[in-house]
Amino acid sequence: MRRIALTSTLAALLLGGSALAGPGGPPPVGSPADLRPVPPQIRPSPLPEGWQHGAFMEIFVRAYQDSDGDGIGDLNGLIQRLPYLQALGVSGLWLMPITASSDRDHGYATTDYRALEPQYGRLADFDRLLREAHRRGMGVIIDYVINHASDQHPLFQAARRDARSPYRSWFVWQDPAPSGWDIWGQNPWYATPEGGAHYFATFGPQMPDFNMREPAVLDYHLASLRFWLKRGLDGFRLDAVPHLVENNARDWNDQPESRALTQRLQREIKRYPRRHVVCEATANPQVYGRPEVCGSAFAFGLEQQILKASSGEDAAATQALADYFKTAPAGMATMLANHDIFAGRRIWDQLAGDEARYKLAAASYLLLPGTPFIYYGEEIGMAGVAGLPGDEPLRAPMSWSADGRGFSPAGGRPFRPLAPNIASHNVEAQARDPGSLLNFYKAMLGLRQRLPSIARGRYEQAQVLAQGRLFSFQRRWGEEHSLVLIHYGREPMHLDLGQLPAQAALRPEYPSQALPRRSDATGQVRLALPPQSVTVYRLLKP
Ligand SMILES: [Ca+2]
Ligand SMILES: [Ca+2]
Repeated sequence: MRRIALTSTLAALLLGGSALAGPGGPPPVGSPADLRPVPPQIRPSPLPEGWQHGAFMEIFVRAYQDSDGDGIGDLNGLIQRLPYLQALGVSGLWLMPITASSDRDHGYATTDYRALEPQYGRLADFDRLLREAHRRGMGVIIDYVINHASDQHPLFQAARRDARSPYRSWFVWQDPAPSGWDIWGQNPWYATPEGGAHYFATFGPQMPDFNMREPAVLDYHLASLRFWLKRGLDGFRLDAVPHLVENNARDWNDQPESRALTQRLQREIKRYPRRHVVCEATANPQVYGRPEVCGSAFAFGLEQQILKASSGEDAAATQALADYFKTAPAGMATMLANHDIFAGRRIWDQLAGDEARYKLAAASYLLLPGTPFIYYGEEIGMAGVAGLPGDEPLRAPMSWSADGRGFSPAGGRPFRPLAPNIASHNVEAQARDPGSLLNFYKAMLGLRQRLPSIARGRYEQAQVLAQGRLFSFQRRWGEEHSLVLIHYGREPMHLDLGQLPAQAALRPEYPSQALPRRSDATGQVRLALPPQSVTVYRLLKP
């Protein structure tokens, strides 16, 4: 596509000029944004080796915990909840964007890549969050939105107002607007109040795409990634990476240039020890999950197979679930749902409050390979808020107690209505109930923490039996060997399970009342499984 000629020389000069200000001080006078270079300062990570194989919690800071009574969640509130997250058994936190944004909600319309959203706190709070999380053995990654900025970002404002601005080439323009483009039913070319050239915006007019072919843009983002890594951040969730580069009206999604750039970003982040990268790549997630492209990517599509399998009435879905990790990279990030409505409603709503199925679905991804990402509130069965537009039903304040005071103890009015089932499904109530969803999640995460085979072991001997009602697999890490049986059916089941080591002792790991068993000389064992149950054994050699 035709673009306004690049002015990278000028941009480079400006970057060079601003470098004279040196790191550490305020942004140089006259620059619309902090564009200073950030030299790499590589220090060791305080986290244990392999921390990123534990489960993550996806947290919407705005909705998690308010510390100062303004009804908006913030970093100091999150720090207060770290003991809860540690006790639950997660070892990583993914914070949805915490950088300054103009949307006053989700945070994906970035106005400053090197500053916090003022409602969330100050950099000193962020540094304390990292220290406190690290002290508890938990890593923290944040969303980084590289494809687009906010239309309120000062660089876009400068570029929009003046076609000769040195930042014009940082965005994508065309005059006249080209025809034939259709991204999810929208024409992605938008006029400006100034008239003239149209700008390109994959996700709507408020979020103009960067021109990722402009070297200064990539340099700026690499430096901004280093800005956070230098503070001790443990990695990033890279937003919308298949959309980094577009070639034409037909070739705009998942272009080779976007894969190459993703690789470049991962390489930069992983210069820092023990950092984690996970990509949002709805197009071809398994390609982005490869070690050389992103290293990890959300396993979009798998969540639907899990939910269908949990009914016990969809053999094809159970088979698809069993087959997934036979070919997918082990680093895939698994989930049941997230903050985007395209990935489905709150699980509580999708399963109409069927807690038995809910637990089976949870076990199905928490015990499989991959890195599970729990969406905040999922572990207590938080429902969506009916009647709100777009993704808002998914992003209610966390249900800490039976009313809003758990979220905003100083009596602040929460920024959004509370979950409709907060009276029954909140952390306080569920912590007291041994049969609750919360305690089930805790037990599954405990298995991941206790058994390295579950957290990061090989995936073997997957079997789908009884018309998809039974899903069994083994996991192996060194000498440690485990067997998982997920029975989705609603009747008790007796079965002879094969493909086990001969004469092995089956020692129950979950539930505690499961009976020990021993396989016979042919590697078979007779098992009696309760309906809708999860059973995990350690396999011990004779
Ligand atoms: Ca607050
Ligand atoms: Ca783009």
